[in-house]
Amino acid sequence: MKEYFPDIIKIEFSPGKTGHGLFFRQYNPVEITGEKSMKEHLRFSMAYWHTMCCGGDDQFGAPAYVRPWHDVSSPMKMAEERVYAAFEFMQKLGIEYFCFHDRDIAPEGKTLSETNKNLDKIVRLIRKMMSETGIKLLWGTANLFNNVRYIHGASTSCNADVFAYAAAQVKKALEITKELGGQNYVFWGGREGYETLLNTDMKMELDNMGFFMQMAVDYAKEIGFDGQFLIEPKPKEPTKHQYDFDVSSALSFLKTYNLDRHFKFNIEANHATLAGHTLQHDLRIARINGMLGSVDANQGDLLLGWDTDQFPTDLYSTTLCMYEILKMGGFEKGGLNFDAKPRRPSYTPEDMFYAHVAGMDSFAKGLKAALRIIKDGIFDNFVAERYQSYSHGIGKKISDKNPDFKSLEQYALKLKSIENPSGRQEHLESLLNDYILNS
Ligand code: XUL
Ligand code: CO
Repeated sequence: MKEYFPDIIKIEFSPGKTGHGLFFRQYNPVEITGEKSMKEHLRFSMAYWHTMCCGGDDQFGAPAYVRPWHDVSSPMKMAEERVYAAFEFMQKLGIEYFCFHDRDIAPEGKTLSETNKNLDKIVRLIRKMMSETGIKLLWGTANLFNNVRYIHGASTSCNADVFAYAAAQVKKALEITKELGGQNYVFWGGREGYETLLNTDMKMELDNMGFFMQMAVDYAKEIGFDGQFLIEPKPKEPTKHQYDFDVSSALSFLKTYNLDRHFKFNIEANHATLAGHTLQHDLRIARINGMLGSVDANQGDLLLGWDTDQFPTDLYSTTLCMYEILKMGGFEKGGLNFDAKPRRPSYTPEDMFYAHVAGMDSFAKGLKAALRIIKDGIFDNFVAERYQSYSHGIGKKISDKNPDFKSLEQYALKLKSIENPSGRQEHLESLLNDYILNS
């Protein structure tokens, strides 16, 4: 078996060490923080598509990444070499989970049966590597957007043959996700959206998408797949309007089609910001609805209007993300999947390591800060105090849903003055700074 990163040894936590070099400055996998070790809290995952498949091309330029496992004779050989490179990479970083689309791990053949055979062969190899290394599958999914057959979408395509083909593809993806012990199965919309309403039967497309997901839920039950189904919202790209725009709209879709009890959310930072939200906003909506499942950990560039999928290094975002995750009691089946790629000029194999180390350290720091914020209760206490008017008097009656408009009018007519407390936003932001700096 070829070693793909011979110059890189296992990356270690090196407290106090500074300067360049591949080592963790914040992430100590075995350190107990709260009740769990850091690695149990964070459950880092490698995204196969960016890290193992992406060539670093963009709209204006050819592939630029140096990825030695890409330079082999045939697509199947490349798929095999990719598996070896992936497991060596994850082991050297101490990443214990990975995620893939069916087409990331094995190439399409001339027919669907040939494609499925390709998949079976690579799945056998992946399974062997998983049992040798202890690395686990966080989630699997189907790529229903790259092949030109999905030009009008998959389950929302105007073409019933495409709907059927997509169903066959998801059936197989569920089978292999189960076979590899996947803890979740993800639906990201791909091309499930529209370019213009002038040619679109929106009601039929949404009904079909609901039916498609119901069939997936039914089939999972039939084959005994007990992983968690996740929806990953994104507002636009590749289509102008994706149906799973953000957590709120995807939640309303799930409720309309009676699917909400079968699904949670996989929330991606860059998708939330494309929707005009912070990552914390979408995490909060999912959390208060008991539907926060997993996170695609990355960040966008707010000066660019597209999905840049950068590695997460913004400590405010990682801290507030970990705050929401800890507040829901931590991940159950989910994790932090680095759906991120190095910038095109960071084209060397070492950059794959530097980029992941940056993301892992940023989340370790965020975890430490969030744990202390929660332990000290600084925001909780402030919020409780801010709403204390609902704990007694008229507020208590409102909380108990007792009054009506007439009794509230009686109360309001007798009010002599109204005093409001301060929101203290700037003070709270400076406390957040302190926690990030001092954790
Ligand atoms: C696309 C995206 C996907 C999903 C899986 O923006 O995030 O890679 O995470 O299909
Ligand atoms: Co994603």
